[in-house]
Amino acid sequence: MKTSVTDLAIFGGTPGLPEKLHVGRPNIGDRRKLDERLREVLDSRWFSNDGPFLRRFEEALAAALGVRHCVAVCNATIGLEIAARVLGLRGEVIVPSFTFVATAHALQWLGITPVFCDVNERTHAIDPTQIESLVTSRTSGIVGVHVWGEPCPVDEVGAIAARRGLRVIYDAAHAVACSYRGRMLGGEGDIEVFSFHATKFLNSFEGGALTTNHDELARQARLMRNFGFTGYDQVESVGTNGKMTEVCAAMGLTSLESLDWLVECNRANYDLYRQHLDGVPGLRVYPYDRTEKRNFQYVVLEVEPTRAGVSRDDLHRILQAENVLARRYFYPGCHRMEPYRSADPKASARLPATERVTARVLSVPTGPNVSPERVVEVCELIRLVMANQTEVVARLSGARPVCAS
Ligand code: T4K
Repeated sequence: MKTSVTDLAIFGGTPGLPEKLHVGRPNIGDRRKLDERLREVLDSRWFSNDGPFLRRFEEALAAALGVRHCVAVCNATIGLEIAARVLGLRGEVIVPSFTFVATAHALQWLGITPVFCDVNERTHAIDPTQIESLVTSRTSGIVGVHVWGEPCPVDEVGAIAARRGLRVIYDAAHAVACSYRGRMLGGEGDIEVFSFHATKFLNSFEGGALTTNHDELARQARLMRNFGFTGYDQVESVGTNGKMTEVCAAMGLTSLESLDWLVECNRANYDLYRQHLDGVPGLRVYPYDRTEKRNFQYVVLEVEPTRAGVSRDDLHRILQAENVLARRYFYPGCHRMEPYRSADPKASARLPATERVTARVLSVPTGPNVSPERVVEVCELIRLVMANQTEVVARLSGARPVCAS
C-alpha cells in the first residue's frame, strides 16, 4: 500500500497494482455448463438460424424481463438499426449525446439524423424538458438511453411521444435486470434494445436483443433479423443478417443463469467503493436508486475539479500509470465525434449538462473479476491522490504524459 504521494508511479514509483485492472473484463458464469453446451453445439452441427439454444435464451430472457417477446440479435447496434427500421423511423430522431456512439451511429447508418438532446446532470439520462423544443416536422422518434442501468424518465418521454406522435426506442444496453417503478425494463416504449457484448455483465460474447410487448413489431423484427425470409425461398420484406449464433446463445443462457450471482458481486464492489470514497471532497460515486432493481455493473465516479483540486483527466492519467485502466465513458459525447461534430458544430451550446458530465465521469473496474482487496487498493490510490492535489497537479503539469489515451 502506498502511503506517500511520492510513491505514485507519476513520481517514479512502481505501479500500485501488479497487473492491469480493466473495466469490462468478461464474465463466464458456470464454466462447466458452458463447456458442455459448447460441445453440444459442435456435436449437433447446428450453429445458427433459429437453433435450440437461441430459442431457450430468448424464452429465458423474456421470462426474466417479464416481456412478451425477445428477439436475440448479433449485437445491440444491429438491434437498434432493426428497431428503427421496424418502427419506420426517418428524418430526425432525438437522442442524448451522452451515450456510447453506437446509439447515434445506428441512426446515422440508416440515413436518419440524430438530433442531440441534453441530459439531466444528476441522473445522466435524457432531459425530458428539452425534448419537445427539438421536435420539428421531420422528427419521427425518440431514442432514450438507460445509462448505467438507471432508467430514463419513461413516463415523461412516453407522454411527449404520445402528444407529438413519435415512436420510442430505449437503448437498454446497460439495463439488464433493472426496474422502473417496480417493472423490469424490457417492455417500455415501442421497443427496448439490450446489449450482451463481452464487456457487459451479462454477455453472449457478442450479442443483443430487442424486447417488446407488441406482437406485430416482434414479428417484423424476427423477419428483418433473417433477411426478411418467411419460409424457404420466400422473402416478405427487406432484411439484414442480425442473427445470433448458437455459441453466443449458449453463452447468453449460461450468463443468464448466473445473473443473481453477477449482480451480487457488482453490488458488493459498488458498496465497497462507496464505503471508501463517500465523503472525499469533489468526488461523487454515481448513486443508484436502491428502491428499484439495479445491476451495479458500472461504478462511475464524478470528479468536480473546482472542489477536488484535481481534474478527471488528471485522475485518469494517474490511475492508468498505477495499472488501473479506468475509462472516460462517454467522453467527449457523440456531438463532438464525427460525423456529428461537422454536421452540427454548434451543438455544444444546447448541451451544457452533457459537456459538464462528459468532463467529470470516470468508470472504475468492477465485476466478479475484481476482488474486494483490489477495490480497496483502487480506493486508497484515489484517496492518496485527492489528499495531495497540489503536489500531483504540479507534477503532472511538469511531467510528460504517462498514458497515450
Ligand atoms: N448502446 C450503449 C449505451 C452501449 O454502451 C453500447 C455498447 C451499445 C449501444 C452497443 O452495443 P453492442 O453493439 O456493442 O452490443 C465497450 C464495448 O465494446 C461496447 O459494447 C460498450 N457499449 C461500451 C460501453 O464499452 P470499449 O471501447 O470500451 O471496448 P474495449 O474493447 O476498449 O473494452 C473495454 C475493456 O474491456 C478494456 O479494458 C478491455 C476489456 N476487454 C474487452 C474485451 C472485448 C476484455 O478484457 N476482454 C474482451 O474480450 O467499448
